[in-house]
Amino acid sequence: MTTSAPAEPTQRQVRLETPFSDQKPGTSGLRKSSQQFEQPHYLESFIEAVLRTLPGVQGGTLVVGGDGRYGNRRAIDVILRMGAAHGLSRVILTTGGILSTPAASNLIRKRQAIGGIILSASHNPGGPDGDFGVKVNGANGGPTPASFTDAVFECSKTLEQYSLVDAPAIPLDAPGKHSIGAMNVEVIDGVDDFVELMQQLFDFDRIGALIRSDFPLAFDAMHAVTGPYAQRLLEGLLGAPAGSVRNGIPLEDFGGGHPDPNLTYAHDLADLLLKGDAYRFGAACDGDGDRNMILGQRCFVNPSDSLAVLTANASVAPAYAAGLAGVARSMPTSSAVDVVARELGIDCYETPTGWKFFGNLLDAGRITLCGEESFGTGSNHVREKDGLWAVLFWLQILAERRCSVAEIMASHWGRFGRHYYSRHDYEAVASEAAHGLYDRLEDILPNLAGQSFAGRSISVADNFSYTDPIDGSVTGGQGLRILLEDGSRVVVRLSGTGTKGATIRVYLESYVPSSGDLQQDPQVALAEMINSINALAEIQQRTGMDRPTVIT
Ligand code: VG1
Ligand code: CO
Repeated sequence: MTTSAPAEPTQRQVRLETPFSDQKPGTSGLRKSSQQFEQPHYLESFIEAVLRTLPGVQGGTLVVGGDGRYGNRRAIDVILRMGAAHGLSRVILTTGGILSTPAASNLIRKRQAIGGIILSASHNPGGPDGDFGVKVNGANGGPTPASFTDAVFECSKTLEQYSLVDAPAIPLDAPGKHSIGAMNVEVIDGVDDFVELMQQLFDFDRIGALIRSDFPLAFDAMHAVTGPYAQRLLEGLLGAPAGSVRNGIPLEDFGGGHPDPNLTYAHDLADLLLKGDAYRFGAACDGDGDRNMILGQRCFVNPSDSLAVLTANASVAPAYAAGLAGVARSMPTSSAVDVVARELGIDCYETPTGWKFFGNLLDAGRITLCGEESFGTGSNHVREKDGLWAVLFWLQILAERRCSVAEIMASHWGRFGRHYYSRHDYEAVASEAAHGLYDRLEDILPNLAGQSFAGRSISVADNFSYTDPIDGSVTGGQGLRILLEDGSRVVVRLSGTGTKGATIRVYLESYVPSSGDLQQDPQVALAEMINSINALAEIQQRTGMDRPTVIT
């Protein structure tokens, strides 16, 4: 432990000549290019708006860390100096400033903080030419609701000045206690508490026994935040051979890659599992460690199916052995989990895209597990989706069932039927073209009911609106839905996390009962619907793209 002498720092007010007008957070935090964040006063303006809006700053504790991307260290320094000026009593930092999103959520809860600031643009690339981002979580450990982010945005638009103190940077290379004036700064190991939490949820002896038997696995940290966590958990505690964790050192630019665990951006890992036979299990997490991709030998697990499998097998994990209160999924996520919930006799909620909508349900004890089609799964152990938690949960199921991932999927579909599912992303579309497409589709929705689509009839076409069952708040405009008479559906949304142009997401789902053909390629099973939505929404014409950028 080291101690630095508390000198009374000088406080300064910095005037902003023109406030920024573009600091509106999206699906998950404020995300912009690193270059935008490097404009003078840009980061400071947003942090000032956050510190003015977050309840309890005066005398409160704040958790701060990030995924290690370019800009992380500078932002930590700025937040410390501004936090001291705003009267925080304590800031909890982690060594190297490295802190995954789920680990941050855990620390906020454990240390009774007023919230946390997570420096990450998640799955977006990093580096001087990549993206940077700031996520703000509240006292429950989860993403702040729209009412908070709207208030921050309003504040930023009229901001005239911000305050900070002058103080030298706090060393982050080792745990220690420091102070900036009256504010305490604690640097702790960012991995310890998270590992301890995982040990409470899962049976490490059983998982370790599986891994130490003939069970080669490959985990890809994508040069992002999960490397140190995965090394400790998989190679350290569970006995996976050295080298099982790939790309395990966090790099400022993620090695030039796109830290998004899907078949396109994690193709090296996907090739290892889907084309070769050296590994029985593969997994990857995203930039900030909240997403997960699960692979078996020659088997890709669709994230919507993953949530359904975890729900159906929850009792194998000590933490969930007593049963689940309920489950939830985001609207575009497939209904695979709904079918399992019905069988278990528990409630299943449908929320808009973004983890913040699960917070109230988790806090109220209505749900235990929840997930999104975008490689996000989690539980009531924290208030974020949690990539490594999902990996451990799958390993727990495999340790119990002692079969392959492909066999788990086949038996799941054999019991519940299969929801063929795919998401087509058209990235970096010219903003005008994307909005034109979306607006036109929204305009024609009211006339679609009763019309034919992919050889079926459209039963409902609307823009999804959500009424929160706990606080009654209503959130509209959450995605265009075309529901077909046989339960199949297509959803079209515009992404709220991209930074270049606009990204159009098309979600497709069609159910086949357990008596039907369960072994088709989803792109083939969904082909008619794909063609129909492409034609109806004029996707190729309006985007000029003949195929999606990413197909999941
Ligand atoms: C995407 C996903 C959404 C997820 C969000 C944040 O949002 O679709 O499901 O919650 O990213 O994930 P959008 O608006 O681009 O579709 V992360 O890993 O950035 O915290
Ligand atoms: Co993420």
